Amino acid sequence: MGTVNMKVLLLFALVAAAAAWPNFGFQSDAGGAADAQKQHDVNFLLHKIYGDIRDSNLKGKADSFDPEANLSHYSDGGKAVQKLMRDLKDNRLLQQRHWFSLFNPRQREEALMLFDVLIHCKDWDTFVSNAAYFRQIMNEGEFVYALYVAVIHSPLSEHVVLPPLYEVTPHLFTNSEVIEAAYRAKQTQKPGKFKSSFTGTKKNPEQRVAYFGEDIGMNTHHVTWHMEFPFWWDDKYSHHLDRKGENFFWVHHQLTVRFDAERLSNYLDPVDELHWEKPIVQGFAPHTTYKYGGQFPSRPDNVDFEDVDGVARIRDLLIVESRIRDAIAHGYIVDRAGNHIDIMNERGIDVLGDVIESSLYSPNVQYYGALHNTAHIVLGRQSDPHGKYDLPPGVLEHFETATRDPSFFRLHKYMDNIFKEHKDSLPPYTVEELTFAGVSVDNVAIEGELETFFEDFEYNLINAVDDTEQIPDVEISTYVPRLNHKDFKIKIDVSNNKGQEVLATVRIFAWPHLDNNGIEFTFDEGRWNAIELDKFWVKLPAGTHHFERKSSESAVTVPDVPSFATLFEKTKEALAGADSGLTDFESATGIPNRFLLPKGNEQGLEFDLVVAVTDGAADAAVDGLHENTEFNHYGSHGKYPDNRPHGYPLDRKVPDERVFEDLPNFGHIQVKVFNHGEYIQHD
Ligand SMILES: *[C@@H]1O[C@H](CO)[C@@H](O)[C@H](O)[C@H]1NC(C)=O
Ligand SMILES: [Cu+2]
Repeated sequence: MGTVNMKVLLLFALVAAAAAWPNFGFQSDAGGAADAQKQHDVNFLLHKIYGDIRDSNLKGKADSFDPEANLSHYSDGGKAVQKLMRDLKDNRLLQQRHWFSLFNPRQREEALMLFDVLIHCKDWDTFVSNAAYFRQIMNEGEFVYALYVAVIHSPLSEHVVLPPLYEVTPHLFTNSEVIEAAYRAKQTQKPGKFKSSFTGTKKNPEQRVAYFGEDIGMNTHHVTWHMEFPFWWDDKYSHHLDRKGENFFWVHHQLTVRFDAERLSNYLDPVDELHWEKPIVQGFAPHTTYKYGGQFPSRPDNVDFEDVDGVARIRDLLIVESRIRDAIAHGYIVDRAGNHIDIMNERGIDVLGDVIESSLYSPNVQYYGALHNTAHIVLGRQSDPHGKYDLPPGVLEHFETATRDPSFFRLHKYMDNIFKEHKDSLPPYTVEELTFAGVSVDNVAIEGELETFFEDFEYNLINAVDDTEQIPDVEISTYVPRLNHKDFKIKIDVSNNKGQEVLATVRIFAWPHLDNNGIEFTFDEGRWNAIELDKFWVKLPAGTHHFERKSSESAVTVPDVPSFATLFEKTKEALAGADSGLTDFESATGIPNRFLLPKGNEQGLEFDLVVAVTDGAADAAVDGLHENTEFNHYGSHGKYPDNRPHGYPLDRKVPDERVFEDLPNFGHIQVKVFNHGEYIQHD
């Protein structure tokens, strides 16, 4: 009996390990040279997507490959490829030169059919041949989406760096005026560098924070996060995405609190939550145009919500919201079979995230609906709710463009407050739970001034314009202002009086000291508004320690995505045997490092900066975290690294702030973030 149980347990352990990152059945990685070739292939697959493939080898594959010729190259026996080929032969696929939106059910289905093919390719040659083949046939937007998600999730492309989407599909990120200038430059064969400015004018106070929602790096972070954790993800593709619902909450919670900190920096009130029965206060004129399909629709100020034909009625959204609030009040979710799922614990937020988004992980989409996704479409369509004018989808129906519309932040404030209702319903943390016995934070200090500035950033627009191989390329680019900060270090003194080495988790947050009326935030308000600055693990031998953490090392951020030009150059060098130097850029899921600090202002915006050092051995969900340099803030290879909830230990209420102020393993200082109007102009 005992042995049988052991075997069952062992089997479970094996299955669980495999589920996180399935490698069996795939060709083993041949290392550097193979990675360089993969990078080369992906570069060319995503370059000039509206024209011919410019690599002869890839073009050859695209022209001659027969996806159904040998089905043993697919881990699903060719099921996915046969399904897609059938729709292709029956002429059911969306044409090329048409807009694509992930929120359009049929278009999503088509993109996912291609993703399904790619994720089931057992070797790179099959993967790349299919990608090249379908690039020539399928809608460009569907192709780009499917390839991005497949490269992110397939073990075959683990080390491939995806090019920045703002250079692959510049139309979604660039103002129409600049795109028009780019077309003229191409036509007249005159190189050009064009200045982009943010939408709107100074008459619109929202313009003061447009640098946040319209930042192309912020847009890249948001869209990449949604590709890492797609709402349509089904574990049958390959593996389970750990803590997906909670990640959904946290990534948007951070955008929400960050945006409010930007507003405070610019003397604006915090965002009000969206209310289905009140007008949408802020209008929006996107000033962006689809490559094919016309302009993104605008919306005037103070529009009342209308039902959107074929999508949802406003009262249905209210019903779904009240069911979710009921679940929070009851402390459980009712699944499809009528069973209760307890959410009064630290895993409750994960279930709630799945429910609110909703993703396929939602235990009961029939009952709780899809509040977030439906709201995006309903809000995106308010310019043409009945489809009378045949307008294309709004910016809110694309993760690339959604944050440009100020109502995105209203919508997310509304959902964030629902999550808050749940977090506030959980039992408060006690001193005993938060103490790391024997370990204390003795001092926290900042080296260097916390100072932000604006600078011009240039990116290439060559993929925006039409071209053929007969007409030579000319250099066309745009430069946009973007926020950055000076380097700084956080210096921490810690004592370990345990008499032996311990693993510690260091969590660093900051929240604005005063609200928009100059009233000090209470601890409870502050902790909810905390911006996560860093989280890392260190080994602390017995004794006292001084360590310094550079702003550039922050584990919640990623460096700028390398440009197409850099990728081409590095790939060439790597193919010739050099190190690609691209390892640091494998993930674009974090916020850009230059966005680590909110803007601040001339007088210095005051923040409470806190450092919590907790028991790393209890927190760590995987080994070797103290040596990790890979971006894994939302988990990597399907596994989330931290046993604690996102935002721990500030994610729940405490009886009062003395709990923290008396904790030896908690440090708290006041800092100021300055912006002296410095602007590093483009030469
Ligand atoms: C199909 O692919 C498998 C695996 O690569 C190979 O062993 C087999 O020979 C191929 N069959 C044909 C008919 O090419
Ligand atoms: Cu989002």
